[in-house]
Amino acid sequence: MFIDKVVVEVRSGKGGDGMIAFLREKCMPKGGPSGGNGGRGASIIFKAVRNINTLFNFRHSKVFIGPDGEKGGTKNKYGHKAEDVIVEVPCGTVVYEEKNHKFIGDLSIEGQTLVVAKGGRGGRGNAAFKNDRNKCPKIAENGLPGENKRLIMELKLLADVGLVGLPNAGKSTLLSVVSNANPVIADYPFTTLEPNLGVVNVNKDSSFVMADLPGLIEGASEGKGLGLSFLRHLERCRVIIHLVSMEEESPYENYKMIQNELKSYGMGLDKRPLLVVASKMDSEESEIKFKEFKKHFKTPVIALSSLTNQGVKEIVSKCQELLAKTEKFPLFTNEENPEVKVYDAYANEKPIFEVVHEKEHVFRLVGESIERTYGLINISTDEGMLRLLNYLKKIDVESALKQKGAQDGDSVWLCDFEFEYLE
Ligand SMILES: Nc1nc2c(ncn2[C@@H]2O[C@H](COP(=O)(O)OP(=O)(O)OP(=O)(O)O)[C@@H](O)[C@H]2O)c(=O)[nH]1
Ligand SMILES: [Mg+2]
Repeated sequence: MFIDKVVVEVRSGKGGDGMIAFLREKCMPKGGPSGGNGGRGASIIFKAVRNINTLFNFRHSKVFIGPDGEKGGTKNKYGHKAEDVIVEVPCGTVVYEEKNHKFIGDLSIEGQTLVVAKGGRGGRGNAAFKNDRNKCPKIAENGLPGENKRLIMELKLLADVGLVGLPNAGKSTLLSVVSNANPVIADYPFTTLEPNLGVVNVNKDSSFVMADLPGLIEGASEGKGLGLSFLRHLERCRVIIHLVSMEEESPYENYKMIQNELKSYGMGLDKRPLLVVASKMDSEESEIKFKEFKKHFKTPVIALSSLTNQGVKEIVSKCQELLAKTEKFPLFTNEENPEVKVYDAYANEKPIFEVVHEKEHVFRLVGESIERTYGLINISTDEGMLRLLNYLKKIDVESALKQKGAQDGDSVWLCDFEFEYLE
């Protein structure tokens, strides 16, 4: 079965806890705090690869769990960072969060990676809290928890050209003639139940991918027949071939009905470069019907017979020509994802703090409010130190530092207090 939508769960690892330890060596009886930082927990990372074409495997392995980071050690030993979990996904996978359908990312290029659950940061050991006023802190941070999310993965086939038409129009037959694909072909409607992909080699340097979709019927855009789920695959096809059988009673009526479905579906499907093809040109009275049919079009309509090969080369070269001048379509248009403006009633108030990038690897937190609060806290005690840390967490100093470009291990100063930034 062809699967193009699955739900998986991802759990990144917790960061390792920081260590509380003191150096006690023969020659250094009071060596000071030496508890190391914990290591980061594993992130779950999706990576786009070419050799997987479906989401089939994700039906069986639905949960991806990242290991936790190692605890910090004594003698200033850092805990090991857990190895990230890399999950290979097919090119073209789009990822959403299940609970609010928030778009997380789009993996369309081979090798592209997307962090879908970030590993928790390791906690700082007590060595990180040593300062002039508190030379022997007995506190350490716990590692931060990892993330736990349920994700929707969707695969839209990355075909360049999509074949649409009524059932039995000869779509699968055309795909089998121009490409390496072997779709099922039969003399009854709805033979094709899932999209088939084929590679069409134009010459030794160029090729494109063609998708044969299940036949559409009236109301497909509202979910009738097999239409709706497969119309989604057309969203990324840059060129559409509309096959209209000359064997049928009223070809032009059929054509209009299908075009109407494409329009009702939206996503600009009715505005894509379109190649109209009259199929089964070897059947009885096809010539008469073709003459009547093509009168309705200003642009040329290609006459095709997959049995005699009439028009096959012309279709391939016309596709190539249209593809060359058609951009790839963005997944979202700007209107669909408007930037949300937030009007903040407190915008004019002075910020609690600002981050100043003093020099390479050194940052300073400045601001009346943060400096006043710092002055009120007695950091010579462990309790005071904990209060300060909780306060810095609450006002989200870490995000501000990250935004300013702070990197793992950089020094951060607040008045005369120094601490290490951990990503
Ligand atoms: N005479 C003639 N018959 C054709 C031609 N192309 C396809 N057929 C026949 O038409 C029937 C339907 O062909 P398919 O290729 O399965 O049609 P389809 O559009 O894929 O149909 P669905 O998958 O049901 O939507 C089969 O019996 C084919 O042999 C053609 O060019 N000439
Ligand atoms: Mg078919």
